Amino acid sequence: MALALMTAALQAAGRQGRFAYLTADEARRELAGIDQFETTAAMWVWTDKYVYRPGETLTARWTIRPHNDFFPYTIVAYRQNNQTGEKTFLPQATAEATDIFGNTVAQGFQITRLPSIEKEVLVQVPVPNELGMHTIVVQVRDFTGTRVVKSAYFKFGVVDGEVSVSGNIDSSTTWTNTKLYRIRGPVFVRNNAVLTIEPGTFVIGEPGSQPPSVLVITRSGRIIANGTRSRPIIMTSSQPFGQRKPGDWGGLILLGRATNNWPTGEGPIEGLVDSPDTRYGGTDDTHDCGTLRYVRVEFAGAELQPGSEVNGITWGSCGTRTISEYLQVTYGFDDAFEWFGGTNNAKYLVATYTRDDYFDGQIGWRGKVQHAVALVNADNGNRGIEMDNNETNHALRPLSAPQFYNVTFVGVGDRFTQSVDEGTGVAAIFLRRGSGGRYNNIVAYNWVTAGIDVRDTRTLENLDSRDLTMNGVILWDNGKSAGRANTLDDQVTPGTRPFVRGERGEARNIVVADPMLRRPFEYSDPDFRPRLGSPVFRANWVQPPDDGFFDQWAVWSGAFGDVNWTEEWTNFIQEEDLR
Ligand SMILES: [Ca+2]
Ligand SMILES: [Ca+2]
Ligand SMILES: [Ca+2]
Ligand SMILES: [Ca+2]
Repeated sequence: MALALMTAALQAAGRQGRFAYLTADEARRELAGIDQFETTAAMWVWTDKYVYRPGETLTARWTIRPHNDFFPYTIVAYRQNNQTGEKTFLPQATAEATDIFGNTVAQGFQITRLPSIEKEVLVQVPVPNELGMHTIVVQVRDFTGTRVVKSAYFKFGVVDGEVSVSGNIDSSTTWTNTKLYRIRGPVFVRNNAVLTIEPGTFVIGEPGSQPPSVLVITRSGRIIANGTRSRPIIMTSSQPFGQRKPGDWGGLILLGRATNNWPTGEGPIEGLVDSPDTRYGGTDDTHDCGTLRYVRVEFAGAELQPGSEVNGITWGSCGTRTISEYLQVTYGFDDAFEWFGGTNNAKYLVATYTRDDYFDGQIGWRGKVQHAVALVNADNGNRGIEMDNNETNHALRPLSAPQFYNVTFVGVGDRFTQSVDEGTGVAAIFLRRGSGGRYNNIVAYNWVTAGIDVRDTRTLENLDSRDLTMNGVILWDNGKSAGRANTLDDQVTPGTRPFVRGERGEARNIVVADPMLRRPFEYSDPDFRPRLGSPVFRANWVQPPDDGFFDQWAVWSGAFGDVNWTEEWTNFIQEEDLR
C-alpha cells in the first residue's frame, strides 16, 4: 500500500513536470560524447528518526537543489543492510535493481533532469527485521544508469531493545548495534575496564540532568569505538528530529596520563565536578586512552554551570597510542574538539555548526592533526583554531605546540556570530597565551574578523624562537564584517602583520587568493573540494614530514584534494532542513 502510494506520487510528480523525462537518444544527442563525472547539484535524504524497531514504518524524505545542472541523469535509491551489504532497491523493495520510478534495467531506467525538491517524501517502507545499521542511499547516475555521479546517504538503526546506562562502568563491557544505549547523567569507565562499542551502534544522551549526561573514559579506563565508513558509531541527542539542540547532553571525554603543563601535573577536566574520576594528567606520553574511529558526536556540550561546558570530544592528556580518526562533531554547544595537554594525534576531523571553537587546545598539547575541516553556519561559531599555552601562566612547559597540516576553515563571513565565548577576535587561526606550534597547508576562508590572529607577548616571542611557524596558508574573504579587504595586511590582525610579511619569525607561502571551493556554503550538503584552477594545488603547499603519522601524498593546501573523505559516514544536514 505504502509502496504503491509512493510510486504513484512519483509518477504524479513526473506528470506534473517535476521530473523532465528524456529518451536515451535525446540524452545522447544533448551530451554529444561528454562524460558525466560530477554534478553541481546538492542532495540530501533523511528518515523520521535514527533508531527503529522491526515492523515500524520508515518514511524517507529528500531535498534536491540542481544548482543549474540541466543534464540528463537516472536516479536510483536503495536500502543497504550494512551488516551483510545486501541492497534492497526502492521503491518496490526488490533485490533486482530499479530506478526510483520502479523500472528495471531490462525495462530501461527512466532518464530525467534533476528536479527541485524540498523535503518531499521519497519512500515509505516497513522497517526490516534485520537488526543493526542500515543506510538509505540515493544515487544520481549518468544517463545510461551505469556510473554513480553523486550519492546521498542516511544511516539508521534497527534494534530489539534499549539499555539505560548511568553511574560507573567498572568491568569491561560491549555495546552492540542491536540495542539502543541511553546515557542518563555522568557515566565513568574506570577500574581498568574497557568499553567496546560495535560499529553501527547508536548512543543517545538524555538532556536535563545535572551534572549532564556524559560518557567519561577515566585515566583507569579505555574505549574501543572502532566504527567503519558504512557503520559509524553515532552518539547523539535523545530528542526527536527537529527538536534537538546543542547542549542536549554532555559529550565524550577521554582522560589519560600523558604530561601537560599544570604545575602539579594534573587537573580537573572542564565541564565536570572535580573528583578522582574527572582528573587527567601524569607522566606517560604514550598513554592509550583507546580508539575512536568513524564516530559522530551530535548536539553535545551541556553546561555544568555557565562558562563550564563539555566539548563534543575532549582529550585530557591522552598519549601517542590513542587512535583518533574519522570523527565528526556537529551542533556542539561549546568546542567541537578540545585537547588539554597530552600528545595524542588525530586525522580526518569534521567540525560543524558548533557554537564555540572548532579545534581548541591548551595546557601543553603537542599532538598532530591532518585532514580536518571546520564549517560554521549562521548563529554559531567562534574561532577555527583557538590555541593557548596556559591561561594563568603563558610561560609554563611543556609548551602547547601542535602540528597541523591540511585544514580547511569555512566561516560565516559577514553574518554576526553568536558565540558562547568572546564575541570579538573571531579569527580562523587564533593563537594566544604563549602557544607555539606548526601550522601548514591551511585554507582560511570567510571567517568573521580575520584569517590569522597571533597575540600576547609570549606568543609573539615564540615567533622569534621558531617555536611557532606557519607555511602554506591561503586566506580569502576573512574579516568582511570588519570591513577587511583581500590583502595580506587586511586578512590578519595588525599585530600579526610583521609575521605574515616575513619581517618577524618564520611564515612562508602565506597567500591571499580565492580557494575556489566547489560548494562550501550549501550547508546540508557542502563540498569543500577545489574547482578546476583552484590555488590549493599551486606550489605554496608544503610537504608533510615522513614521520609515520602524516600522509605525504596530501600535496595541497586545505583538507581536500579530489577525494571527498567525508562521504557516507558524516552528516551535514542542518536541523531546520529536516524539520
Ligand atoms: Ca571548551
Ligand atoms: Ca573554547
Ligand atoms: Ca580555548
Ligand atoms: Ca572560544
